[in-house]
Amino acid sequence: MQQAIHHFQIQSQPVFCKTFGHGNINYTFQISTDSGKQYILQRINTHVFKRPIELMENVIAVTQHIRSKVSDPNHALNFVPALDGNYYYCDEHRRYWRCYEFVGGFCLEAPETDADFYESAVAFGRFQEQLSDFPAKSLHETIPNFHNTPDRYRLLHIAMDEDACDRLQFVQREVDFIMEREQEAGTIQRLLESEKLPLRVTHNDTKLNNVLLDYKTRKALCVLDLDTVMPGSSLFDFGDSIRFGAATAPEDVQELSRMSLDLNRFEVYTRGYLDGCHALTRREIELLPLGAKIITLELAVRFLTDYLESDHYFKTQYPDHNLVRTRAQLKLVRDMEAKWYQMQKIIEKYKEN
Ligand code: GN1
Ligand code: MG
Repeated sequence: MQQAIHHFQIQSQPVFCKTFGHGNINYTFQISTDSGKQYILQRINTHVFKRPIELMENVIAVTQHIRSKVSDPNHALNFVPALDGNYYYCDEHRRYWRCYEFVGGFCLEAPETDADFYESAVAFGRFQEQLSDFPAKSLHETIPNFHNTPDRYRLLHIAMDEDACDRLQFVQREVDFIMEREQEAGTIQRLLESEKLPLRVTHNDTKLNNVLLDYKTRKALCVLDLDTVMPGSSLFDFGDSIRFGAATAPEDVQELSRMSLDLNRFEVYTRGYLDGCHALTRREIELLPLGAKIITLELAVRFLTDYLESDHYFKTQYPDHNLVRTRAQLKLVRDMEAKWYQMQKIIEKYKEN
């Protein structure tokens, strides 16, 4: 990694490096230099992102589009070109690196206050709005079928049939719960296909920890982790934020009694997202709770698939980590179902604004 940073056009000498954030996919480092300027250096996980050059084309196009719309330069990422002028560097092991200026700030793993969560909601809402005139067709699909829920079910069925590491025997209850909801889980994909929901340019990984907050003001600076920006549904962007930030426990909590949906946080996020984005149709707004439920179920399907396939996709810290994550997501789905009526009521309140 120390080698990689020297292949980018930075003006000062790197003096210190530490890991940054808690991503499950890429490897991220914060670099300090002798001029005081800081950078983020990232190694792209090419097991997950098989076409890193196309991915960087997307990321650069999207950040330039956002840059053209913001008055404060710190409100858009600023990627640093490599010595050869490309926005990536490929090392001798064919590992791909990228680098952007780090203007300071921090990411949260859970909101500490309602205001933090509101800020992240406005940031993702604005992101949606800023990209509403971006030519969606010009984007590469960095992970085909990323939030195609029926396809995620299909892959789970295959993993169950293969049962590569004999783990199916441990997960019958989880499988039953997931399969009982298979029909409903495909709703958003079907509505997209029949054009009853608009296809938008979406972030697709709207966890709170993908928002950079200002140290002093705690206002959102910008949205990070643009690898999965692709055509998609606003319902999933909204929903993934709820899944992660309006949950009362981390996504891999072991003690399931700690996991539930915080309705107050659900409301705070709804308010912020709709304050940041005025482009949603009435149907999209009405279906926001469904976005939260389906994305949570979909991630449970993905964690369980990875568990059955011996954990080759998500980084894991211990052998059953993906199973623990699955169970935590399913507990959250169950709690959303219990609170369905209240979720609808909250949406009603903001629908007309
Ligand atoms: C991954 O790397 P990270 O933590 O930003 C994953 C998301 C999941 C998330 C679950 C490309 O995101 O889809 O929702 O983990 N990203 C990819 O924490 O698969
Ligand atoms: Mg991330």
